[in-house]
Amino acid sequence: MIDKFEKQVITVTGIVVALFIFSIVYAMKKYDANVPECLPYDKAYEEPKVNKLDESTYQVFAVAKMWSFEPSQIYIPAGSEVDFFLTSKDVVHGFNIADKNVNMMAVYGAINKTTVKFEKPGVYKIVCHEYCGIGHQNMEAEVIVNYPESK
Ligand SMILES: [Cu+2]
Repeated sequence: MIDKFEKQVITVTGIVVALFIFSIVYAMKKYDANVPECLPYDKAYEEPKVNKLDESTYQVFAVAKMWSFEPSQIYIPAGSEVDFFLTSKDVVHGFNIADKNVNMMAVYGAINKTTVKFEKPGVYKIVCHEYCGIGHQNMEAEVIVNYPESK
Protein backbone atom coordinates (compact mmCIF):
# COMPACT_ATOMS: atom_id res chain seq x y z
CA MET A 1 0.00 0.00 0.00
CA ILE A 2 1.28 3.45 -0.90
CA ASP A 3 0.76 6.14 1.66
CA LYS A 4 -1.48 9.04 0.57
CA PHE A 5 1.32 11.53 1.19
CA GLU A 6 3.72 9.44 -0.92
CA LYS A 7 1.20 9.48 -3.78
CA GLN A 8 1.09 13.29 -3.58
CA VAL A 9 4.89 13.51 -3.66
CA ILE A 10 5.04 11.18 -6.69
CA THR A 11 2.34 13.21 -8.48
CA VAL A 12 4.06 16.55 -7.81
CA THR A 13 7.42 15.08 -8.90
CA GLY A 14 5.84 13.81 -12.12
CA ILE A 15 4.37 17.25 -12.84
CA VAL A 16 7.72 18.99 -12.19
CA VAL A 17 9.59 16.53 -14.46
CA ALA A 18 6.94 16.99 -17.20
CA LEU A 19 7.24 20.80 -16.90
CA PHE A 20 11.02 20.53 -17.10
CA ILE A 21 10.89 18.42 -20.28
CA PHE A 22 8.22 20.68 -21.74
CA SER A 23 10.33 23.82 -21.07
CA ILE A 24 13.35 22.29 -22.86
CA VAL A 25 11.26 21.28 -25.88
CA TYR A 26 9.55 24.70 -25.86
CA ALA A 27 12.92 26.52 -25.77
CA MET A 28 14.25 24.35 -28.60
CA LYS A 29 11.27 25.23 -30.82
CA LYS A 30 10.68 28.86 -29.87
CA TYR A 31 14.27 30.09 -29.53
CA ASP A 32 15.81 27.63 -31.93
CA ALA A 33 17.97 26.42 -29.06
CA ASN A 34 20.22 23.51 -29.73
CA VAL A 35 20.84 20.97 -27.00
CA PRO A 36 24.48 19.84 -27.29
CA GLU A 37 25.18 16.20 -28.05
CA CYS A 38 27.69 14.08 -26.21
CA LEU A 39 29.66 11.88 -28.62
CA PRO A 40 31.73 8.78 -27.91
CA TYR A 41 35.32 9.76 -27.17
CA ASP A 42 37.84 9.59 -29.98
CA LYS A 43 41.42 10.80 -29.82
CA ALA A 44 41.04 12.36 -33.29
CA TYR A 45 39.10 15.24 -31.72
CA GLU A 46 42.11 16.23 -29.61
CA GLU A 47 43.82 17.66 -32.70
CA PRO A 48 42.50 21.22 -33.14
CA LYS A 49 41.40 21.94 -36.70
CA VAL A 50 38.86 23.46 -39.06
CA ASN A 51 37.47 21.15 -41.74
CA LYS A 52 35.72 22.69 -44.69
CA LEU A 53 33.09 20.23 -45.87
CA ASP A 54 31.66 22.51 -48.57
CA GLU A 55 31.22 26.26 -49.26
CA SER A 56 28.99 26.79 -46.25
CA THR A 57 29.52 23.79 -43.98
CA TYR A 58 32.41 23.53 -41.57
CA GLN A 59 33.58 21.33 -38.74
CA VAL A 60 35.66 22.79 -35.94
CA PHE A 61 37.56 20.52 -33.57
CA ALA A 62 37.93 22.91 -30.64
CA VAL A 63 40.34 22.02 -27.88
CA ALA A 64 40.35 23.86 -24.56
CA LYS A 65 43.36 23.76 -22.27
CA MET A 66 44.91 25.89 -19.57
CA TRP A 67 44.53 28.70 -20.72
CA SER A 68 43.59 28.95 -24.34
CA PHE A 69 41.36 27.62 -27.06
CA GLU A 70 42.65 26.10 -30.25
CA PRO A 71 42.07 27.01 -32.99
CA SER A 72 42.05 30.58 -31.65
CA GLN A 73 40.79 32.13 -34.89
CA ILE A 74 38.22 30.51 -37.14
CA TYR A 75 37.53 32.12 -40.52
CA ILE A 76 34.26 31.33 -42.26
CA PRO A 77 31.99 33.02 -44.80
CA ALA A 78 28.59 34.41 -43.77
CA GLY A 79 25.76 31.93 -43.92
CA SER A 80 27.98 29.06 -42.81
CA GLU A 81 26.85 26.26 -40.59
CA VAL A 82 29.52 25.08 -38.19
CA ASP A 83 29.62 21.86 -36.18
CA PHE A 84 31.73 22.43 -33.07
CA PHE A 85 33.31 19.31 -31.52
CA LEU A 86 34.68 20.33 -28.15
CA THR A 87 37.03 18.65 -25.73
CA SER A 88 39.54 19.59 -23.04
CA LYS A 89 43.14 18.59 -22.51
CA ASP A 90 43.04 19.11 -18.74
CA VAL A 91 40.37 20.52 -16.45
CA VAL A 92 36.76 21.48 -17.19
CA HIS A 93 36.47 24.65 -19.27
CA GLY A 94 33.48 26.55 -20.58
CA PHE A 95 32.69 27.38 -24.20
CA ASN A 96 30.41 30.33 -24.76
CA ILE A 97 30.00 32.06 -28.11
CA ALA A 98 28.87 35.69 -27.83
CA ASP A 99 25.53 36.47 -29.51
CA LYS A 100 24.95 32.78 -30.15
CA ASN A 101 22.98 30.47 -27.96
CA VAL A 102 25.98 28.29 -27.15
CA ASN A 103 26.89 27.24 -23.64
CA MET A 104 28.96 24.07 -23.50
CA MET A 105 31.44 22.49 -21.18
CA ALA A 106 34.81 21.21 -22.40
CA VAL A 107 35.50 18.04 -20.47
CA TYR A 108 38.61 15.88 -20.58
CA GLY A 109 37.81 12.52 -22.17
CA ALA A 110 34.47 13.68 -23.57
CA ILE A 111 33.33 15.23 -26.85
CA ASN A 112 30.48 17.72 -26.85
CA LYS A 113 28.97 18.78 -30.13
CA THR A 114 26.72 21.61 -31.21
CA THR A 115 25.81 23.21 -34.52
CA VAL A 116 25.75 26.98 -35.05
CA LYS A 117 24.72 29.00 -38.07
CA PHE A 118 26.53 32.31 -38.63
CA GLU A 119 24.30 34.48 -40.81
CA LYS A 120 25.75 37.93 -40.13
CA PRO A 121 29.35 39.02 -40.78
CA GLY A 122 31.32 39.98 -37.70
CA VAL A 123 33.64 38.74 -35.02
CA TYR A 124 32.08 36.38 -32.51
CA LYS A 125 34.06 36.02 -29.29
CA ILE A 126 34.40 32.62 -27.67
CA VAL A 127 35.10 32.77 -23.95
CA CYS A 128 35.61 30.32 -21.13
CA HIS A 129 32.86 30.73 -18.55
CA GLU A 130 33.88 28.02 -16.11
CA TYR A 131 36.53 29.18 -13.70
CA CYS A 132 39.52 26.99 -14.56
CA GLY A 133 42.46 28.54 -12.76
CA ILE A 134 44.78 31.50 -12.71
CA GLY A 135 44.73 32.27 -16.45
CA HIS A 136 40.98 31.80 -16.86
CA GLN A 137 40.28 35.39 -17.89
CA ASN A 138 42.69 35.06 -20.84
CA MET A 139 40.86 32.15 -22.41
CA GLU A 140 39.27 33.38 -25.58
CA ALA A 141 39.05 32.69 -29.27
CA GLU A 142 37.03 34.13 -32.11
CA VAL A 143 34.91 33.14 -35.05
CA ILE A 144 35.57 35.63 -37.83
CA VAL A 145 32.76 35.73 -40.34
CA ASN A 146 33.41 37.25 -43.77
CA TYR A 147 36.81 38.79 -43.16
CA PRO A 148 39.77 37.93 -45.36
CA GLU A 149 42.11 35.39 -43.85
CA SER A 150 45.28 36.97 -42.50
CA LYS A 151 48.08 34.97 -41.00
CU1 LIG B 1 38.98 27.79 -18.93
